[in-house]
Amino acid sequence: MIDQNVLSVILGGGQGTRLHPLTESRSKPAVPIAGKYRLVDIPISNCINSGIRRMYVLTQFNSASLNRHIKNTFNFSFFSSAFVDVLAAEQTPKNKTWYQGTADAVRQGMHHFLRHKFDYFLILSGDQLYHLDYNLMINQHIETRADITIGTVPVTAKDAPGFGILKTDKDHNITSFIEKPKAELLPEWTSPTGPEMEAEGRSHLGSMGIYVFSRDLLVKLMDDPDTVDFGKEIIPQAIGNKKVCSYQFEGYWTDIGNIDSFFEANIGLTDNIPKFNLYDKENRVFTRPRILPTSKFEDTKLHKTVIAEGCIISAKKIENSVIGVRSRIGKGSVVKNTYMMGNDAYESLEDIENKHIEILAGIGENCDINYAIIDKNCRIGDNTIIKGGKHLEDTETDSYVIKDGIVVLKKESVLQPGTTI
Ligand code: ADQ
Ligand code: ADP
Repeated sequence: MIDQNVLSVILGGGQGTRLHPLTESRSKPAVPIAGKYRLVDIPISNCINSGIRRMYVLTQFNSASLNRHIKNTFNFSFFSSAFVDVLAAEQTPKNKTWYQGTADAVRQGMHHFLRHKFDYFLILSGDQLYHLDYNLMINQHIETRADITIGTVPVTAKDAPGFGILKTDKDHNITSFIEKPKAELLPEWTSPTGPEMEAEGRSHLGSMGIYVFSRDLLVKLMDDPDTVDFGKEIIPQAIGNKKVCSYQFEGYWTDIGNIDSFFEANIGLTDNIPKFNLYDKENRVFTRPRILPTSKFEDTKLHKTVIAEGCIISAKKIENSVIGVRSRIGKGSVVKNTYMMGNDAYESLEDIENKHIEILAGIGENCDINYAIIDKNCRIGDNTIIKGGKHLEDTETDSYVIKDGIVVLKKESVLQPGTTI
């Protein structure tokens, strides 16, 4: 029933500057997370688990790896109406620019969306980690006869300036909204979020950037070409004029829009009981099946570590780390607090000899790596030391970026043996 009524639009990223350098050569939805998935797998899997099967992903770059990933992963039955289509910002005689913002991205895709039969738009953000059954939100939208329903989450005063903050009446109607308020305004913007949330200091209601719109209303709102963003124009302008409701979500939800939160979300998967549960039969996260062999270890001590398939590991120790597909780590190396994305391919002994490869893909021998994100296909020579941490200042070189104390090696970068960062 829901599937017939809903079209999902996943906002797949602005220019991705906050995730630089991970978005240097790929679009944001294609950024690898949790050792084997891509960012876009999260909202797509939530849709699939909610029975919503028609999705558009809006992105700024027409990235080959995103298209390949979607094509190879989400190919539905020949007899199904399900699809996941990527729409990259297109230059047309009318539109000569990139998507100017989230609402502009939806406006530019509207002629594609309206070919389908549906009653509700489900607008999702492409860079968040959470499980949510969207039926709960859509059913509330229908029952309350709302024009717009916004997914909301109780947040602390410390986090509130990063969100759209809203106030509701007792019937979940949103009575006022402010996009990313300054800290000094916050005391006026608390909401009754319930005793449990208030006990945790989460007394502000933040927008998750997830919206249900009745189809005709969104089409009408798009008529005004000056509205660029949902958070800055569409939502504030609708409050008071339309029935805008809050759907309050209290499960684990995190925005992974910058390097710090991206790092935390990945390393958080190594917790004893991770807040984001990947081991849940009802809420599976779908990704491309690569048919890789099992991972292989030699003399490695592992502590709170998540390791994907196809790795070859002889490290001495790996701690609080997420190790991605086809990773290779040499003897004597110690890796802590690190997210290593892995490799796209194996190097055979023949390749190594014929191509005179001196520094193999992966981490070499006797390296010491702490507080790092290692993008795909990096080559780290023997005896390399990376000591990330808050003592480091933000900086950028050809092969790495340091942001918030985290050393981010750029995709395919090569560190000569003995490098120290
Ligand atoms: P932000 O996350 O800061 O706030 P924004 O940068 O507009 O808002 O991003 C929302 C989503 O749209 C993200 O997935 C982003 O990657 C994507 N996006 C951004 N610009 C885009 C563009 N030009 N084309 C396509 N996609 C684009 C929003 C709301 C807040 C709310 C937070 C919750 O505005 O009110 O609190 O989300 O995270
Ligand atoms: P993954 O999803 O496993 O990260 P991608 O599909 O993004 O892999 O592949 C990334 C790049 O690696 C592509 O250019 C792809 O052609 C290449 N690649 C993947 N597997 C191999 C392989 N076995 N040999 C050579 N290149 C490969």
